[in-house]
Amino acid sequence: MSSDLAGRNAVVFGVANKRSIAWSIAQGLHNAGAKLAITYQNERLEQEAKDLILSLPGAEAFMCDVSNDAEIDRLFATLKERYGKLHVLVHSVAFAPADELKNDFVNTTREGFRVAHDVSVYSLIAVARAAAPLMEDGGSVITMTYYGAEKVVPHYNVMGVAKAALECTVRYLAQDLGKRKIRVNAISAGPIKTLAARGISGLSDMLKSHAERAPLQRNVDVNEVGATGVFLASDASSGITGEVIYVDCGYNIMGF
Ligand code: NAD
Ligand code: 0WE
Repeated sequence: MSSDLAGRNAVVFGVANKRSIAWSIAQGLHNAGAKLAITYQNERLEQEAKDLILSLPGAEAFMCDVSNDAEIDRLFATLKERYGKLHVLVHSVAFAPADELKNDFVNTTREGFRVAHDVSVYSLIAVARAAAPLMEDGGSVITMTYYGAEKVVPHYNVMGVAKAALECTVRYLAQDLGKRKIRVNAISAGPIKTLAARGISGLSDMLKSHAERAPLQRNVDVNEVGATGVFLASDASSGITGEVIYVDCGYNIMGF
């Protein structure tokens, strides 16, 4: 079958817990037959992430802070040793200092802007560059974005600016890596209650209004994002690169 990922090796960044979008995509890739390397950010998340990752038969867990070049280099050296070739890379990582999502946008700090762009945007370039030499047969790079890149979502603030840069980065990487048969795409997911979304004040109201306005009249399920990840990883999407694919129950098409 075209969505069969048997014989393919995938690395997934961004599993914090069982609610993580990265975890849903990882499970989808695993069920489609891919061999998985899954990374988590740091010691703080190690216990929970490792328990989860090692529950997937054949999956291996590695620590990698994507704001650290040495950790990225070390990870990919290990992946080369362990897997040889790589076919799929999933980047499901974002961070801005908490205050930046609370304060007025005009008060965005230089350091908050830097950190948000370093962790949420530059890291995609860094991991794509490190993965490319291992993608000898071509490959698929997938990242996660959000509607706040295009339209103002109150309090999303500098993350919206970072997601706009991320979506543009997807296009530039797609052009650059196309000659090596590496595709690069983003999934724009509707709001989902994950660790990164919890603690956002007004999230419940947002989910409610999203469900009311979306053509499908409901919120997106994280496994629908996982399934789209599997599609973008597989040969079923072989003609698609540089795109942003919406998995938002149609919310983004509405004008009123
Ligand atoms: P999550 O908290 O489960 O995942 C975010 C991940 O980023 C965590 O695993 C965290 O450890 C990791 N991370 C942060 N800084 C890092 C660093 N320096 N190095 C390595 N990893 C780091 O939340 P999520 O909602 O699954 O978020 C995953 C992606 O999906 C993000 O890019 C987010 O912007 C995007 N997204 C989320 C939603 C939503 O509503 N939840 C909607 C659209 C897009
Ligand atoms: O991309 C995101 C969240 C990204 C995020 C979340 C946090 C919370 C904890 C980045 N950095 C941090 N830093 C922290 O300290 N989403 C798409 C989810 C999200 O976040 C929002 C949203 C939605 C939706 C923030 C404000 C408004 C809506």
